Amino acid sequence: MRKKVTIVGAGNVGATTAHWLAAKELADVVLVDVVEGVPQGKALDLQEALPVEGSDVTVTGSNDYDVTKDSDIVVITAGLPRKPGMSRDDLLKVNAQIVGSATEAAVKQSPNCILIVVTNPLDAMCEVARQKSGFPRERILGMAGVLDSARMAAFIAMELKVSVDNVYAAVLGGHGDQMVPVPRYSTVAGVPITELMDAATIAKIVDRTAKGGGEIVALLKTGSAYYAPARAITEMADAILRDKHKILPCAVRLNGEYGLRDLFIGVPCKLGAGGLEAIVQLKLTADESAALTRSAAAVKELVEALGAISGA
Ligand code: TXD
Repeated sequence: MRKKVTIVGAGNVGATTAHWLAAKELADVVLVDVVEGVPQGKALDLQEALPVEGSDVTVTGSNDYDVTKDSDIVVITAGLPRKPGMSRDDLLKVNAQIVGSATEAAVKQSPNCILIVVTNPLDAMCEVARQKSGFPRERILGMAGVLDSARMAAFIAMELKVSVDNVYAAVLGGHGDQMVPVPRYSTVAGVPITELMDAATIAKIVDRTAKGGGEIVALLKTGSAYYAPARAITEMADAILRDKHKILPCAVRLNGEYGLRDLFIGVPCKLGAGGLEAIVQLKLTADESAALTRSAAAVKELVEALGAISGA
């Protein structure tokens, strides 16, 4: 039987993910959104593209969760963007409510699914999904690292004028300005970029990667990135749906790995049919380790703010 993926939130990221999944014929796709007509309209439009593409999956849109029953994966992209005058805590509160209710409704229909959380602030929203689902950490993954690494890989390929196929870029940490690109583990055809570029060029790439989301927002003005995020979600879904045992950077709840505990943070993860299969522990230098600890502290602060807000 074909696999099934539900995407909650039929906005830019959700709909573009549906597009990638359907075009690759990876799974039947269900789009859920609160706005009437939008998930149905986008799903039908996409379904009508598939005869041309030659893909036999079905794409369904809905405002409720009945049709999401027995999904293998549920991707949560539902949320509101930050509006003028809204504080970070206001956004945190609103999106925590949205992610919380979406998680509850989705896992009721698909108690064995794997959750891929996308809504920002990412690492904190993963914790909300964990609390609402009660799922073990193997089945709650946050998407950020694949995107951040893809951005870094794109910048490395552009700088060195090499194929993106030859580039591997390593990014750890939370999804924010404090993320931790690791040049020592970023390679071109197996050679660390530290042997291929001077320190100033690497520093520029690292900085552009950390600010990658903001660069797109500044250009688009009315929204944030969605092509690369959607392709990154598709990569995680592919590893799970096809049980690839593929190592991808994901936000997962650490249990002592990297000296961190009870916190979602981006680390290299082996993904397969059951979700998280193993965490890869990279040997970090003292500086890299300190950067990861700083990034974790920023995530912890958000999760604590969330506790204070929802407890209020
Ligand atoms: O790396 C990452 N993790 C990210 C995260 C990369 C890109 C985008 N990132 C975040 O994903 C972004 O900051 C947002 O929090 C989400 C979704 O981004 P997108 O660009 O898709 O936002 P849209 O286009 O505004 O879509 C959000 C949709 C929209 O259609 C709303 O109607 C819907 O979410 N929405 C809901 N759907 C279902 N249920 C509820 N309650 C709901 N509330 C809003």
